[in-house]
Amino acid sequence: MKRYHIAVIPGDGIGKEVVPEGLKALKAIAECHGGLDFQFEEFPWGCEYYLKTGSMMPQDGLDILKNYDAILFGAVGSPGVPDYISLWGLLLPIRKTFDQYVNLRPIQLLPGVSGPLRDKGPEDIDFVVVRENTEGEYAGAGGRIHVGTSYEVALQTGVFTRHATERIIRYAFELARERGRRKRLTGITKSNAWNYGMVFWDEVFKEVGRDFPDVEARLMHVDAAAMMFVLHPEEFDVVVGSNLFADILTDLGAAIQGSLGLAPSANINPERKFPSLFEPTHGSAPDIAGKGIANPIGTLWSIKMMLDFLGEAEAADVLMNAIKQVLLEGKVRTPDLGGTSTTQEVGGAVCRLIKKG
Ligand code: GGG
Repeated sequence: MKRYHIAVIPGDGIGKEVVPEGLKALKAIAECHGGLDFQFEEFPWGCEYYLKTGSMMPQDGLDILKNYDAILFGAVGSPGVPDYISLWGLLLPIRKTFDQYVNLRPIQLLPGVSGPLRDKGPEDIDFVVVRENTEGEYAGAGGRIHVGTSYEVALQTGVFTRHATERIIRYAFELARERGRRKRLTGITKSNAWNYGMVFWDEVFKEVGRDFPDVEARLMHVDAAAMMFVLHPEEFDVVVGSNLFADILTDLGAAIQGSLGLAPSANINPERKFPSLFEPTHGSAPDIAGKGIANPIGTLWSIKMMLDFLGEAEAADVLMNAIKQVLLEGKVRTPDLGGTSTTQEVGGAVCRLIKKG
């Protein structure tokens, strides 16, 4: 029997509603598989914890997490706590301390889902965004002086090191080679305006590209990429971008795949020195939190990525097939996809298909 220890952080808002559906799916997989077991330990960290204790997680939170095989995360953010406090107090320390330098965000329009783009079907929208996840515009380098005066100054700098830039671009080239759909890598830049950091990014992209003559590589300004995601998504296969650019583009990507509620993401430490973290791309969605109507598929799909990363490809396929079947049948859907079903009903439908499969 193979046993995985999973740390579970539902976090805030709809994170608390979608994560239980993910746990139900993992339990269903374990039941059917027979040789696989998951042990969960849940941590009540997030904005409520902050309001009680003054920090988003305990001081030894990272020490506790480092011993798990993987982390399942819901969402962070609540109207009662400034977003920069909640994000910098919980999710970013995990990503950075555990060197989860690859944030993988697949953008795929699944059969049965009608996306907003007229004339674009599942064969046109199928690519992966590789987001640099440890530095860049999220480095936190900056400061404010003369606070509260009329001559106040705020400065924030993007940090692009050769080490981190090279490794993320290399990872993306390797993925483009492996995926083999088009063997095309698009590097997202803005080197016309960002004449130091992004010029450096472009140089590294070209240097690393020399090791991958079989991969078609091109650089595209982030503004042009935003337009191309909408007009010609079929042009993309693997996309690599800095922390902020890729974060922004993947919300657009989630929109063209039909709903932000469907979008998965994996924060990976490829060397497996630390646990990786799997979370839906969406945030805590205070506008619908507590209504029981959040789409759990982004979480379920993220768990599929977790299973793949743990080397459980068969279980990952069973889960993904169940997700696809539910979407294809179209009977059980949350309101973001035009349905009237609840979070639990969608999670239940996926579990029934796992058990059938
Ligand atoms: N489940 C992801 C989540 O809670 N995201 C909140 C957020 O604002 N994340 C910012 C980021 O990923 O950079």
